[in-house]
Amino acid sequence: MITFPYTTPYSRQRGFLIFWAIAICLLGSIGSYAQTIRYVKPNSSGSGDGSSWANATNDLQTAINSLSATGGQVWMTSGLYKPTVPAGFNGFDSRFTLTDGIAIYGGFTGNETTLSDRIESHPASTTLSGNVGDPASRDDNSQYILYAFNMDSTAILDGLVITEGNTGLLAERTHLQINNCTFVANAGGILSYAGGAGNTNDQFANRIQITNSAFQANLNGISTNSEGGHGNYFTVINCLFEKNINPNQPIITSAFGGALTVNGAAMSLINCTFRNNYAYYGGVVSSTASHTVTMTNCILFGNSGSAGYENFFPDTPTIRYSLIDRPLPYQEPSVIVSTTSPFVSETSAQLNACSYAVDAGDPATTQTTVGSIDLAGNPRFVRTRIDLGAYEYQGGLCAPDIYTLQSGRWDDVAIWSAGRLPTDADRVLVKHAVTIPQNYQASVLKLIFDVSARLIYETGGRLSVNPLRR
Ligand SMILES: [Ca+2]
Ligand SMILES: [Ca+2]
Repeated sequence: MITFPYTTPYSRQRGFLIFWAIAICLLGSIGSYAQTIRYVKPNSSGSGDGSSWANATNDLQTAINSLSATGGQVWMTSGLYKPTVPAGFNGFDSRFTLTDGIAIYGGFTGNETTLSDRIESHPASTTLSGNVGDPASRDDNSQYILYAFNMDSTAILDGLVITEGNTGLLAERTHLQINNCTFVANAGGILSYAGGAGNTNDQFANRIQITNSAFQANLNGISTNSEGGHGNYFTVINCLFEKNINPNQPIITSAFGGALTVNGAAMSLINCTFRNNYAYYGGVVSSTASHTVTMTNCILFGNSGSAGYENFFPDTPTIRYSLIDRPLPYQEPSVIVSTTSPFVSETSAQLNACSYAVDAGDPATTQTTVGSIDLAGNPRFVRTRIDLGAYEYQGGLCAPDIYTLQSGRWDDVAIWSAGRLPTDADRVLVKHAVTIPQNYQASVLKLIFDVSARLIYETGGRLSVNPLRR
């Protein structure tokens, strides 16, 4: 059950905000004048021209249009915003149309003077709803709540909840940055159309980066399609895909998957969590045309589909440093297969202390790749090595199953707390100097080192860590 208004998670991504703030400052210093800002509240005030909080407009589209020549930023307070139904049309034709060079930020309280003044713990809900017309009917809702066409760069959506549209965002031949947004209870979250027959110019491609955002309770999270071979390029980081349920027959054109439908696209997914998605053709992903999909540091758990939770055709994806609950023929050796839930509960996709996903990410992952903040707004890196999924576990390590009582030889039961030798199902804490005997094969699930720990290998002595098959 989704409760409205849904809370936007813009607090999640301080790192990317800082990045963009720095980028904007640099742009500002290169240019000769500051960005123009338009202010939007649910109810207009003062002159209503959007020139300040005191004179805020209630019309997002008017604010966007007023910046079309100069570019700039739109700041929006919490509240519910619906597109205007054009005269002579019905709700299906209502939408907000985006423009180059304009960044739209939600989650303000209405008294901030700088972007960084947004209170990051503020329970913001700047909600763009496509439920126009009869509130009790979806039949007359917006076809697209947000429409992005032919934008070359610099457009940003940040801190918005996008809900109850037939499609949340339609992107055509456009470049776009989406941060801290929630797409919830739409038919399709994002529909990405690229190309045009015979066109090969990059102008016809979609290049979209999505960070620290959630796709929940849509029929389909993201769907890409392409004409003429020119494609969709997606980078998706620190995102949650949850309970996107696409029934037997695809309702959205070409959208067969639950979380993802990937056709004519190169999609890189980093630290994404896919949980409890369902579609007949693939709860996590369905593809019927050329694609390149790479998943790194992801969690795929509890997803289903009558034809499997993934349905890659004709190409196979790359899945590395991830946790999945059923083995896949193309998974890399760094993938953990586990049917033990990595999550805190059925209602939270945060990690539990003993999850295999904790500290299991690609060691090469850095803040440059994923930013410094996770989906909950907490530090993205705890204990140096990044976790899997959209959330970083913030607490202390899971209690070990067995730990050393004293220094000695690995095959001596007397040095171990459990009165037995460790097995490959144990989280093992080494607190002393331990010798692995000649030609001895030791196996553990996870190895934790205390500051004074030391391992000494005799000739042929070996230790295998984390067999990754639980
Ligand atoms: Ca309606
Ligand atoms: Ca970690």
